Amino acid sequence: MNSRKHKTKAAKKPAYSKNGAGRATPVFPQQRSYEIADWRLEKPHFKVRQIHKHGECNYEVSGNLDTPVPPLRDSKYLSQRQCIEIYRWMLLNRKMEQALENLYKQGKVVGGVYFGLGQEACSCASAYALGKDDWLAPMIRNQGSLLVRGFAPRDMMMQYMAKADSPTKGRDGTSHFGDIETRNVVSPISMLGDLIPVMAGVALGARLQGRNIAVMTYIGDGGQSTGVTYEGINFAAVQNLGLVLFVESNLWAYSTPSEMQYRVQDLAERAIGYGIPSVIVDGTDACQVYDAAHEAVERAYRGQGPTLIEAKMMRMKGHAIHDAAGYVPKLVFEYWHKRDPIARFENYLANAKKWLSPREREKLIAEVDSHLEQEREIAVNSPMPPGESAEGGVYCEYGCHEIKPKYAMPKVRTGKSSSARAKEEKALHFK
Ligand SMILES: Cc1ncc(C[n+]2csc(CCOP(=O)(O)OP(=O)(O)O)c2C)c(N)n1
Ligand SMILES: [Mg+2]
Repeated sequence: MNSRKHKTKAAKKPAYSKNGAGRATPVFPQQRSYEIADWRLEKPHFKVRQIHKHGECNYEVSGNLDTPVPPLRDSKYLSQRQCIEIYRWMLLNRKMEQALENLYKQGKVVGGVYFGLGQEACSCASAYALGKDDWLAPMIRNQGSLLVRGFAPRDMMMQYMAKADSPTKGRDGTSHFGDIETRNVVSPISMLGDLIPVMAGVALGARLQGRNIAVMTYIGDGGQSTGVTYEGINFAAVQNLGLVLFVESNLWAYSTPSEMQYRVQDLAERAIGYGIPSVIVDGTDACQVYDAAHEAVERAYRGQGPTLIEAKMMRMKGHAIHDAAGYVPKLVFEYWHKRDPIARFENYLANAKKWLSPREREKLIAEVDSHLEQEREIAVNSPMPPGESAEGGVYCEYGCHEIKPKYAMPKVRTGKSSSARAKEEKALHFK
């Protein structure tokens, strides 16, 4: 994770260094510099630029897109069994989205469909690092995280088809559902960034109940520009709350390339401003994603506060099914296609580690296919909700939800001296 270096060298005459924005700044004896941990085994060397021609706005890519695909980085923590389990989740994630695309094309989906194509390693390996008592708040591209957390493919399928048996009983056509009873999943919030303070609040609630837990959520390279992102991370930072924030750096925010979204070199640099650690990982490498998430979760348990993980990858489809992503230069898709997270993981398991024989792989794929087919059948055959049910479940009626503490009775601080309170807090933060 990133480390601070305090520069103490005395500058005889004003020397100058370039900061991120390319401006010259004087080097003073007390000047500090910061380092960002970067676990990737390659760094792409290309840039996207906006061009205007004949009254049209397009994007052009320049740089080297022919570099060889690097190997995966061995995990410090994952066993063979766990790697294969994550690979299975990633396959299920991809194949479920293919099934959703087909359902959409058959006219069975009521709204749009959002995909996490190319981001399966980020969704699945991150959620895999959470413990049972931790909390997850996915965004639209994290259907893989929902699978890992215990939702079935039929839940996602029925939700998109607005069926009566869907998690929201047909009241929402996309992914706005969660489960605060058993799976500890907070529903996505469409206003980008708003999940961050909500999850900081969940961690604070757990702490008041005597528990340091990890709360994981995601924000895109576009969404991280919002003010509420700053407010949420800053609050988690000053309160030492166990927020594990994945910045899904997938190069596009709708049709805006990341070059036009921010001026820092890497979004992990934002962590310096919050005073929290960060790390850059290759978001198409499940081992790197898992290791970073695992370490961040462990920090959360120790009460050491939030971690920002920037996962670099590519959104391999448009924003949603209605968007053909014609604005993305083809070479960029080709570059990332060679870095497909599932193909790379497969190659790692089968060839680099020899952990998965061709026969075992075939068997695993056949199991995923038949499981999905059964789930699809159930989802398609689920009825549509009766019209008259529309007015139910909109507002809470008094007493319809019992809100009770999840872990223990919250500790109420009354009548204690400030030193006793400080001792109590220290014990909670750093146990
Ligand atoms: C506060 C806010 N502003 C704008 C939008 C509309 N919007 C929805 S998704 C999106 C693009 C998000 O891009 P990014 O955060 O990079 O996520 P990605 O789609 O790449 O995963 C926008 C602008 C929104 N939902 N919330
Ligand atoms: Mg994006």
